[in-house]
Amino acid sequence: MTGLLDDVQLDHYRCHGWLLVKNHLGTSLELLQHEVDQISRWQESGEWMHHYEMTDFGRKLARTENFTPYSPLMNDLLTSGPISEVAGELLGEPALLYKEKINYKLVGGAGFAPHQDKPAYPMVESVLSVMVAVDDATLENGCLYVSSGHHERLLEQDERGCLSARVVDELDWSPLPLRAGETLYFHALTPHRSGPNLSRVNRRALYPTYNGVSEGDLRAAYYRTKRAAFAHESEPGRVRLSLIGDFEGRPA
Ligand SMILES: O=C(O)CCC(=O)C(=O)O
Repeated sequence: MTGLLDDVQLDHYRCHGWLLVKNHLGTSLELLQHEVDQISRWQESGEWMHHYEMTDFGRKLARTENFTPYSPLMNDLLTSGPISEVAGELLGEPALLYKEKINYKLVGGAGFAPHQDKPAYPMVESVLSVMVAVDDATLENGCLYVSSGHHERLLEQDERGCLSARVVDELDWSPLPLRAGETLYFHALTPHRSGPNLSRVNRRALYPTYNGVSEGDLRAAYYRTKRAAFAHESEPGRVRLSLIGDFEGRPA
């Protein structure tokens, strides 16, 4: 059976630890943007998890997660569409959704310190991160930067689970601007970071994360673990979005 990716794309992913795919979104960009608008308006507390940050322009939504049970469009898009199919081709076996989030990075929103995702993903070995650009992601509004070819092992971390200053200095970093509707697949060990949104336009992105079917359906266990961790106090002065301390936003 032939897949959606060709050999050049598969080799690029294996060699660099990331792959940009311009087609295979699985829905229209307009529908995706409309659904993200809707989700951002869901009430503050619910089974889903909204997270806020303080910006120079006031309190803003920073992230929503655990929304696929309440959004049929997102559920279809992330569990049975081409995105999960491509994820399966990169994982080498059918992909299961491990978790999902929208990072809004609205105007004035903060960036993310250099990190690998793997330390934030408990209970799983083989795992793949995906960024679907809902809006254009540019140098000005905080696109991702990656360090290519460093997805073999965990690198030295600091006390927050992000990359140590020594490692950050040693790595080469390249920006990966995306047009709305494009998708970036990256290995959970690929070092990445992003700056704040210093522009006048929002930079929303959808991030599904997948694991291979051989490790089982871990999504419910992931959110149980996360809620338990978040029940404890966070570090004063910091907003906690993740099981590592990568987010650089201010508490709202
Ligand atoms: O959305 C971004 O700018 C980066 C997000 C990121 O690295 C993360 O959520 O782990």
